[in-house]
Amino acid sequence: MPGVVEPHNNNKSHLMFTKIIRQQTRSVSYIKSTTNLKPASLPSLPYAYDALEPTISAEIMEIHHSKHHNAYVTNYNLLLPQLQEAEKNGDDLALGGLEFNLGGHINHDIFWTNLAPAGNGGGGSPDGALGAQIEKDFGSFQEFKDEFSAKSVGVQGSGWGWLGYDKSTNSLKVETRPNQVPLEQTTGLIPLLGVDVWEHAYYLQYVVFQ
Ligand code: MN3
Repeated sequence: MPGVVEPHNNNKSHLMFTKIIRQQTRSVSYIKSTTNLKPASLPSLPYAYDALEPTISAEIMEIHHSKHHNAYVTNYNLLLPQLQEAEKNGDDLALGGLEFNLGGHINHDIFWTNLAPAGNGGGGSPDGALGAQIEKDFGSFQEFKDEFSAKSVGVQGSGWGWLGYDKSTNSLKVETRPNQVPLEQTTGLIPLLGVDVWEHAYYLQYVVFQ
């Protein structure tokens, strides 16, 4: 664990220590280059803001989409040309803001399409290939729900719970990611279902006692 190594009090090992930290910081980024990144746009929802009531109120849906998701898109579009210019000039790239806002956009883009009104694509349990795969990998739909809920609730602070498809093993997995770290770009899992565990997704309607 390089993170717990104390640098010795001489220049050579101090330089090595600094180099290890720099390499680690760089390898954490899922954005390898800004060159081919394109500006983002806020997608329209495939249903009305009030379509998910009473489970999710129209007020939450409108704020979540038109304020929160819109802010990720706006900030990403502001940062992108600045960082592309910096990369072209060979400057050091501070990618934290770009990663965060691009991740927020990617995650919410998937999230809206995961939701549907009850009786109109939503509600019930999945059948077909997905239903069969869930039974194979989790035992039953209920056992999947239990594992998904337990792991998502266990996210410390803000983050996401995901059902992902692992191509290499042809199986489904439950995974969590902190903050706005996107699933596929950091684990290789194909995101099938994501639950936003940020307070802004539910706090107006569901008060949480902690
Ligand atoms: Mn959100």
